[in-house]
Amino acid sequence: MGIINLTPDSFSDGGRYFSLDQARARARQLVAEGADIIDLGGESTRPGSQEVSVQEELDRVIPVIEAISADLPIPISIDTSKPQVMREAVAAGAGLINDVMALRRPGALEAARDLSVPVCLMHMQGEPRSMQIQPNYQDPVAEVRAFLEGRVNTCVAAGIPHNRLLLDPGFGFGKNLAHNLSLLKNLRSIADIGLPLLVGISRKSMIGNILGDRPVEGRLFGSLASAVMALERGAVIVRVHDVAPTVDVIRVTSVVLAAE
Ligand code: 8Y7
Repeated sequence: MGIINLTPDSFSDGGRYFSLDQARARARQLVAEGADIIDLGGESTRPGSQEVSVQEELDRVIPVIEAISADLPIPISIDTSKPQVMREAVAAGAGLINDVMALRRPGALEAARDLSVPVCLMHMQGEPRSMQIQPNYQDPVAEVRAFLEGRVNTCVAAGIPHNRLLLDPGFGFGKNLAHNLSLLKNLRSIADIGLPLLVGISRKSMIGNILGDRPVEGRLFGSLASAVMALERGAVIVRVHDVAPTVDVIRVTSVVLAAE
């Protein structure tokens, strides 16, 4: 899953893909590099970020989805927590909902149920504005697992069947370095829930922290190492900024995992 951020404040590519032409070129590049899905977001969820209005988010994402979905050979994932953005994005051509709030916003469950596209449910403790201030767990792996199982049950009860759900432990979302490391090491426990597992670790601060406060531009190799470990533990989709190198990593890792 290759990332296109349509936000002026996203930390790792700083809104470089903001114009329609640039978004189109970036989408083509991600496809050429081997992406199977493009994740498109119009609201930054970085720690401390402020929310944007529904209209602002729609203005950012809908024209781009309309422009690129028609001739794109791969599905577009809409990264949003807002029900109205989910509805309009899918109407414009999006084929997957990526919700870091796991459909907890009022109206989101109903929107996802009506839209009949797959949904990624991600774990987050707290909310973006404050989630990194004091993340707190007794047992991060058990708590993330229990949260995701609870959301799956809520979704199924609301009429969203199992076969439309993906899960994500939400690296960096209300988690300190120890929490993130424990979740990656024990990721199999989340995969064992039995639904397809998506992970996003690319360029995140957990990589920067491990490498001695390495800035975002220097986090590629660390991100690739984390992708290998996630794949070994059952992840089936990795959400990344650097698609070409990640595709090599996936090919090599999956060939070895499939060997005798
Ligand atoms: C994730 C994500 C972000 C993630 C899923 C960033 C939108 C922060 N991270 N969605 N979104 N999983 N499913 O660093 O880990 O890219 S935004």
